Amino acid sequence: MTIRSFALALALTSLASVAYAQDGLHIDDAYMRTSGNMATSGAAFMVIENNTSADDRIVSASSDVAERVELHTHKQDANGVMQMLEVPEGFVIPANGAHALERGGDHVMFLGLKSPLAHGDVVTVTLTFEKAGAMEVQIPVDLERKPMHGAKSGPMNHSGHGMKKTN
Ligand SMILES: [Cu+2]
Repeated sequence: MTIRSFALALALTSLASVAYAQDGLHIDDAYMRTSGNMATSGAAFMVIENNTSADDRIVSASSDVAERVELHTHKQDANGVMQMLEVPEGFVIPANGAHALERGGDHVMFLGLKSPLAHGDVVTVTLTFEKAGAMEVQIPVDLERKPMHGAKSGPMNHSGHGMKKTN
């Protein structure tokens, strides 16, 4: 790695950790995942903070990188299998609170990726809120991120759950 590319990597790293704010809304720790080079879909996760005294709601998302971008959640069916489904009404971001989009839970879904995404790519996504309006965020592709300790996990991912602390 040359000095110059190292500096670029540093710049990208600090860009990725920037928190976006608009009308009292903050987006923290946003990242996007796909299931690899051939993936035609991906999902983005983040924490949306609402520092106002009124509830807001994320109602849609869009991006040039995919044919369709939807708000999804996971639900367990009668057989205990996790399934994804679209949530057309979106997710409430409570007043003076936060809503986490996380693995195994609510997420922003990208369907029909127009080109493969690689680790380190940065995707521009427009999030639209009922009150705060449209907000453009830069979301880094992070294929190495492990699910956070305590994140919801479905039957597909039982390994190690509750067996040890990572810190
Ligand atoms: Cu999904």
